[in-house]
Amino acid sequence: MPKLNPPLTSAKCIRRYENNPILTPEDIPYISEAVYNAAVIKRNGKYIMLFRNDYNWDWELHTYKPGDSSVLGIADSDDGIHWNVRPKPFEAAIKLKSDEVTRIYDPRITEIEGELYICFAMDTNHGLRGGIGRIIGDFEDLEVLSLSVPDNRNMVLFPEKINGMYVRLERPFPVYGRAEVAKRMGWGHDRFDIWISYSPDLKFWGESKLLAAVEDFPYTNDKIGPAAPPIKTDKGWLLITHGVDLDTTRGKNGWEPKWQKRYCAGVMLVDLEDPSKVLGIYKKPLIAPEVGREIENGMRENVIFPCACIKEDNDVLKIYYGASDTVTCLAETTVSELVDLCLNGDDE
Ligand code: BMA
Repeated sequence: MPKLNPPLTSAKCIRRYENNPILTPEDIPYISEAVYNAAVIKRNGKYIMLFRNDYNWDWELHTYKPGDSSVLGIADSDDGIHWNVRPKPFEAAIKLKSDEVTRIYDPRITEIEGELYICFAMDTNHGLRGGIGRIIGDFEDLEVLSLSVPDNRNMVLFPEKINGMYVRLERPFPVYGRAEVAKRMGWGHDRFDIWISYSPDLKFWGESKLLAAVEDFPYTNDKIGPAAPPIKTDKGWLLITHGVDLDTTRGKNGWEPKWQKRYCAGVMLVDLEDPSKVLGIYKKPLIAPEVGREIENGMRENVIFPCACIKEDNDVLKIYYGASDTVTCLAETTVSELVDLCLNGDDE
């Protein structure tokens, strides 16, 4: 498998689980061709995963066939590594679909004051929307609290209110405004950045500010986005991100006839009291696609797309990521090593 240029490698503190992937389509008791971009939450010592399950792919046209092609699946685990997939997908999310709403995907889950909230992306015939909902019972229902105007997705919620307000990170798609600047400056295509917004009630969102831009992450030239819900540390909020570099000379990549992007995970730290204040950004990828299903035998290839991380009691951080939009993988590191990367970089 040829490596992409420029070569990008993962930070030394990243330890991939030796038996990756931890979830594949073969584990799913209903129709499945790809399981990825999963939310994970730990409650009362048990782990719950909500994962994107795709099917109905047209291998000749390299797009989804008309009709339904995606649901969110639910799985349970005692150790965060081995999963039992529930017999049925998350039905409340299926009920949100209609002639207008075609897909609910890429979930993130945050626990706030004992309630579980899910952020999700919603494809509609009139644009991509970011949604927030409250999970009722044991995934028995979903109360939708807010839906953004298009185009916006990759929302994540902070696990507590800050100065009395709920806080979310998000990634709008300023196709006109930002692309024009990119063209003028001779940059890459999209230039989509991470924004932060506040809400008194999870319904009404405002006070939006730019948090970090593509140019703050030197290994990206296209777009960045929030990945997993923030982790609180004594030095600040640790944010896992994703970042894309695009090279228009790249050709076939995975099952896609032409796939010019590479997705890496990144990491940054923001202030505890004022999360719109950036304290540090690690200037190199945290996880770059390097091995196994990350770089081969995927729907796409060279994609690391985290949507969850769990801080264990011993400072260990489990990072869950979609590999090449096909399977779900796990890597571990420690929170203190990541804080150090954000504040001091590494010495190479
Ligand atoms: C993004 C989203 C993700 C996907 C990623 C890589 O734009 O569509 O769902 O994992 O691209 O293909």
